[in-house]
Amino acid sequence: VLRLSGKGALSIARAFLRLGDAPVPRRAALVWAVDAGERLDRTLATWFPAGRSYTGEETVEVSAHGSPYILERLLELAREAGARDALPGEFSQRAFLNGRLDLAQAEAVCELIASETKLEHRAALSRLEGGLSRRVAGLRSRLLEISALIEANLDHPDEDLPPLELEAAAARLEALAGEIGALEGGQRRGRLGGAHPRVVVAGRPNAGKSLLLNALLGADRAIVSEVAGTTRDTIEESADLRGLRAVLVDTAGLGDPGAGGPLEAEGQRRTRTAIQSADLTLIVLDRSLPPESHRAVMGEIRELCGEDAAIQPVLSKCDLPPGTRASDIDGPAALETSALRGLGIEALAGAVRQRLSQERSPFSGLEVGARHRAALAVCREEAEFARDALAQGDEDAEILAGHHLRRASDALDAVTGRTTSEDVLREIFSRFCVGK
Ligand SMILES: Nc1nc2c(ncn2[C@@H]2O[C@H](COP(=O)(O)OP(=O)(O)OP(=O)(O)O)[C@@H](O)[C@H]2O)c(=O)[nH]1
Ligand SMILES: [Mg+2]
Repeated sequence: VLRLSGKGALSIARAFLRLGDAPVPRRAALVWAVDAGERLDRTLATWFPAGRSYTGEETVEVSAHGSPYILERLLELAREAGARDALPGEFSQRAFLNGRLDLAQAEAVCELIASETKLEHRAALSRLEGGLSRRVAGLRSRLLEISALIEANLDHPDEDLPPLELEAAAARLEALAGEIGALEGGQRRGRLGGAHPRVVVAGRPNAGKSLLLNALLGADRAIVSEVAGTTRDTIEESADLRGLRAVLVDTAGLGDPGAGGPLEAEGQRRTRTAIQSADLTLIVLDRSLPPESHRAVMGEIRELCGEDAAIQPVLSKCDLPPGTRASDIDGPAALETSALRGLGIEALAGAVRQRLSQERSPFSGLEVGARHRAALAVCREEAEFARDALAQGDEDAEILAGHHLRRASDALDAVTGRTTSEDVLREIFSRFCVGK
């Protein structure tokens, strides 16, 4: 299918299609395509007037036979008549800009095309039909009601809201946060939305990676032993890091390539690949060893990650006498743990969670689904902050709550594209294929 969209689409199409004087809107017609006066192909062509097409603009769609020669000629004839090639996702982007779809729906087009299972297909279809957008609109208006209540009180500071009303507002926020959380969970079922952040545990052999992974999981998942080179393959497990779903990946230790033969070399290759696709890499360093022993592996992992934002040094085995102090390690502050004794594990989980939620802000370009999920997570957290502020009932509680509620509603607006920047839009639509 060749699709022309924009002002003049019909007159461009007439340059190579025998459309007749009065094509019927939105009715397919069997017409000849002609190339320099000669018949090129028998096609089905449909004219959509402005306002009654996918993009909202005047559109002509031509179904031709699938010969590469015919299709190439049709494209060339359209270009000669004044058309240009569409950018990836440009039709959907125009539909969005012309108000035919909101952003969540436009993205659903992408997901629908990518869906492989019945569940993914259903989730994308419901989003395309505006299911998510409607729920977001509902949440947004309830947030605004609560904000209005609080802000009305701010405008008339002499009439403090009675504590009962603050409590009622806090209770409404509590319920709202729960619903947002449920919606957030539901978004995980989309094909691309299923992508959880990946946390890779890496370091030298025997650094204590596997025991740390087990401690973070709270389960005996990976084999632990005093033999260096125990872990060969990468091991993935889904973990709940204080409410944030993440995939933890245990890896083979890095260093001395070749010492353990081809199996170990392959293990290390897999480790490097895992690090390169990680959202965060925990560099496990045995604290009982001297600082020099950490340099090479730190350097290598840094290089693989490309930036400090994506690494977290962890000094393991802090139950043993120290050979290295946290201040010996450059970059993000190292955290100390003893997986054996269960020390520092909660703090590490909290730090990981925080790092991941910072980096996955709804305003940076993310894949479809994850973008919605991250925006909803921010919205929920802001609603929770607001609720806590109100529940504590401090002097500035209303100001603080009002501030968090504004941020919560901004996060919702990012889902439907009400307040989405040009850059994010470009990023989102560039993931579509040409012609969609
Ligand atoms: N004292 C102490 N020993 C630990 C700690 N963590 C791990 N170990 C020990 O260190 C050895 C290696 O632990 P692993 O978790 O298998 O280390 P690894 O980094 O996965 O090792 P490879 O898979 O061989 O690269 C084991 O004997 C563990 O019992 C810790 O916190 N304290
Ligand atoms: Mg291991």
